[in-house]
Amino acid sequence: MNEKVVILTGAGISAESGLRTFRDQNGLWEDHSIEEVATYDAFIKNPELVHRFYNARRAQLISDEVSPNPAHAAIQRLFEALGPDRFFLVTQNVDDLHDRVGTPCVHMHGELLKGRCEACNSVFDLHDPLSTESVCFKCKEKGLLRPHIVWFGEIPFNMELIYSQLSESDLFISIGTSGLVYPAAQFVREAKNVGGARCIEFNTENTPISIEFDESIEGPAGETLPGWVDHFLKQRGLL
Ligand code: BV8
Repeated sequence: MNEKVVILTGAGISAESGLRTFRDQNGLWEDHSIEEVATYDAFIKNPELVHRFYNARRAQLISDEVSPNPAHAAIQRLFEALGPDRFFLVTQNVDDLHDRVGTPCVHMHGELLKGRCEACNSVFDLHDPLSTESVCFKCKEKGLLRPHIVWFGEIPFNMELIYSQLSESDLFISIGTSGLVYPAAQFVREAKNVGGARCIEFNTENTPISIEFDESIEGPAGETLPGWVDHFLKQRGLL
């Protein structure tokens, strides 16, 4: 069986690692809706608020209170068994928890631990807080550094690659996403209609896109995914 597995993850897979999901905060940050804060307009109008939002999340991510959970480890086992030609992971998450366990993944919404200069477009690793005083290491411009993150209204990264992988998928697995944010919410339809894939959803609750899946496995991914991966690999003599 040379099936190609394509996986999409969302904030829910990082919930058991201690990172709050967007819906947990009922989409709020300092009484602003996330959609208000995570936009380029918000950054232009109130850069300090937006820097505060990302600096706080970055500080939590690099603290020792956050580490990958069994769901991240299970996906890594799947990658190790299938290899890079039969495995593709795209994440909506801007945390580095898949990266920490060694799983190659496409961060379609960017990365919290990277910054970008609006003047020279340089992308750089970032662990410290950004502010309107920050200076670009490359072009030395001040106050033009932003999180290397895709905001609402901006085009996600690697869309061509993602759609080509979906078109070749035999199995599409969606883990911990509410299916409320586009274009990620449409990937299941692309996998099914173009790739002809079987589609499985892992979530703690029903979502607006659950209906599009062949199977929904309810429960925390850290508890449901490891057993499912074992079964999947055993069935194929890969475990
Ligand atoms: C685009 C980075 C065009 C920021 C993010 C009107 C006006 C303007 C735009 C739009 C509009 N209507 C629609 C749009 C498009 C818009 C959009 O979708 N808006 C929504 C609000 C309707 N999208 C965009 O603007 C995108 N760009 O459309 O460009 C385009 C597109 C393609 C090609 C050409 C042009 C850009 C969207 C990216 C925004 N940036 N992130 C940041 O992180 O700060 S999105 C952000 O929210 C997250 O990255 C994440 O992707 C998303 C939240 O979604 P989830 O990951 O699903 O998280 P959520 O909390 O919602 O759900 C968690 C789920 O996990 C829940 O279901 C829960 O039950 C479950 N769960 C919890 N615990 C567990 C669990 N599951 C399993 N185990 C557990 N333990």
